[in-house]
Amino acid sequence: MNALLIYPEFPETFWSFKHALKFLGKRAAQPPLGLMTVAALLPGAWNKRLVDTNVEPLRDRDLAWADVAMLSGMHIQSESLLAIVERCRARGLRTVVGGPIASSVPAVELKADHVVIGEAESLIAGLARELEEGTARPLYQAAERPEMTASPLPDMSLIKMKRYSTMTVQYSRGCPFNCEFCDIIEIYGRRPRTKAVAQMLAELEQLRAAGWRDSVFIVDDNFIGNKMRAKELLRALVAWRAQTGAGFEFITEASLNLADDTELMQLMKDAGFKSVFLGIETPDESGLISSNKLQNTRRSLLDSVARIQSYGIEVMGGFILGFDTDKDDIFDRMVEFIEKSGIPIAMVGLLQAMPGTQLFRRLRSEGRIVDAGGGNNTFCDRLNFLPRMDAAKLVEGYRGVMKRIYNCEAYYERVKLYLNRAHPKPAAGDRASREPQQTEPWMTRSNLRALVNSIVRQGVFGRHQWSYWKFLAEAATRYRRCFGAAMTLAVMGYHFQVMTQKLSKAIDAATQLAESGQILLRETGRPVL
Ligand code: B12
Ligand code: SF4
Repeated sequence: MNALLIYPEFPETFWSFKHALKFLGKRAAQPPLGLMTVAALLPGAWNKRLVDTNVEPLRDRDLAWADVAMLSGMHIQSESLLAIVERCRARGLRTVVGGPIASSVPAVELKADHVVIGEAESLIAGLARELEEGTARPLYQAAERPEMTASPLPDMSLIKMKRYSTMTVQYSRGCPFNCEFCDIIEIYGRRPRTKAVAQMLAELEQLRAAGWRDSVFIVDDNFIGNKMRAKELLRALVAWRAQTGAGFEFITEASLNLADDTELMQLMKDAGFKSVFLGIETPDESGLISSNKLQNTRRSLLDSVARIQSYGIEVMGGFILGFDTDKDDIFDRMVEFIEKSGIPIAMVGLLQAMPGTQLFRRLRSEGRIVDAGGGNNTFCDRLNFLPRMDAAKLVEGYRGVMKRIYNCEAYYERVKLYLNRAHPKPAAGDRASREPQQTEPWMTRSNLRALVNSIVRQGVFGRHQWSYWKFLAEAATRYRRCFGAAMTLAVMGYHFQVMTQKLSKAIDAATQLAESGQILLRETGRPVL
């Protein structure tokens, strides 16, 4: 059998990092780990090719070669995925669709010959056999969630590594918390399942052997969902890095209670963790309580963030506007919180009721669901539910927050606040203070290229040249010890500024459509689901 694994294209969003990746000469942030895992699970005798349409075109000759097309994706990739399925069908090529999209979009709407809901590890052997025999069923759903020890070494040979800025590995799936809006716990469950430490080291060795030296994203839903297992891995990582000299920098996702465990933060620092994404959601405690985000309550969120940053770890934050509890002052409170947090990359989105979540079920029972949404809440010009606050006011308030936090000056101020906390100036007289603080050499060829591109695009042709040069001068002097981190964030800021302008235009267009009655933006429409 010839299996063609296809990853559909992402639309341009805050999370695509498209405008920053250009500086690095990369085409996408991360490779499709789901498909690389599926490839490794398929029979060894099968021939496999992988086309990630985010980094290369899908050619007719690939389709002609294939006996079966196997697609993966998130809800947000629906448009591209459906177009590819259609293209395959037109040629009579059999299609199988899996990945998170299969949990959010009804199987019949995916128009594929076969849909696989859930994780592939336990059911792929049966699917492969039935595909070979021509007896495959329209729908497969794993009876139970597999143990991660059943997950194979992802097939790296199928991707064009150099086209990505970050490689990915996965240690655990699932999260023990129970946030109302979350679809992670619906898809991957509440019991964190981890791989064995040896499996992880083998994956990292595979990357190292392939010549990878940059950042590695540990794509867990919550890396500290099982703290004991996280520490076990971290200790092994510290030893492995010391032994191999691997210069990997790690990024991951975790819950905010990371700030309560100094041993965990120290181990993450020692193991080379440079950045962690935290779901902070809202500075309003009643919003946290109503959405069952209880791990973020009864604490100072700002102190928790600062504590993590003090271990040299950048905090990226997820924020949500549109909770039932949000009052008119939420927009100012959100901006003030983000300013004080020193979180440069703040992913602020409108609440979205993802199909399959507790939130979706509640709002449907209250007659407030409008449609299934588009699977993207951070580049969002409309709502898929009827909010308590006037919908137009909410969308407008969201636009205002984005414009204020990604205003050039405000952004650089946050970067500096973060740098001061994560890379504090050593005390005067401290001998180490006269040594360069950079641990890894930053001036690599690709970083130099990014720096030159940044100077040209932001400093010469950018709209905020003065702010940029001022920041660059400070990065080269006051923040010389962490110049790399400062300039990486300057480049990321460019992406967020471009996207905020695009978001603002999209909201204008959506508002016009709403005013002409073509889409629902105010609380005047009728729920459709
Ligand atoms: C890394 C990651 C990203 C990366 C992109 C990685 C990439 N190249 O795809 C980044 C950070 C860019 C990202 C962004 C976003 N992401 Co994301 N992301 C993840 C994360 C954390 C890990 C993905 C991964 O590699 N998993 C590891 C692999 C092994 O798991 P898997 O893909 O599920 O594959 C298994 C099964 O699904 C199945 N399978 C998968 N494909 C196929 C195909 C076939 C044929 C078969 C048979 C089986 C099968 O078998 C695999 C092995 O069991 C997941 C959470 C998660 N646990 O997966 C969220 C997740 C996929 N992201 C999600 C979302 C919502 C987003 C955003 C839309 C966020 C936003 N609000 O804007 C953006 C969109 C991207 C964009 N450009 O705009 C949601 C998707 C929900 C949904 N139902 O679609 C998830 C599930 C997180 C969540 N909150 O629920 N994301
Ligand atoms: S902490 Fe994050 S992953 Fe866990 S349930 Fe809440 S939103 Fe979902």
